[in-house]
Amino acid sequence: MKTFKSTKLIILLFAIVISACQSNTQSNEKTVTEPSVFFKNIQTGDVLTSPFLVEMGVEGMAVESAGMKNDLMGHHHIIINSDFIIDGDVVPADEKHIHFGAGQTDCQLDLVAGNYSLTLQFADGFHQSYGEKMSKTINVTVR
Ligand SMILES: [Cu+2]
Repeated sequence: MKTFKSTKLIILLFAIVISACQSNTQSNEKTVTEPSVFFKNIQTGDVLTSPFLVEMGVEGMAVESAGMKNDLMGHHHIIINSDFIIDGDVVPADEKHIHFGAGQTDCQLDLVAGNYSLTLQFADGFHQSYGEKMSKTINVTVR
């Protein structure tokens, strides 16, 4: 009876140690993962026919409508043939900078034939950029 009890205790201790290790590993992985944005369905080198679908992805932050400034939240922008926006600067609103302030995660782009750089830029509810780290640039051809 005594042996049975101690065996049970050892198994229990093992289980605690294993679960402690697992939760440690998981929380470490979470802190290491840097937030990022990415194009889900197109990549550099793609040859596209207008109009074409662009799917916008984000990791480590969440999409919300513009209007309020919340940590780790914001909305997508597509910048055509221009650079990412420096951290903290407001993303301009013009024909080169498209805002998705309603929280959209995809769009149809209708571009005349040519070579383009497309930059995905994440910014907060006041359209203030999260900087280069939250941008992704690809080069595509439209024909
Ligand atoms: Cu915006």
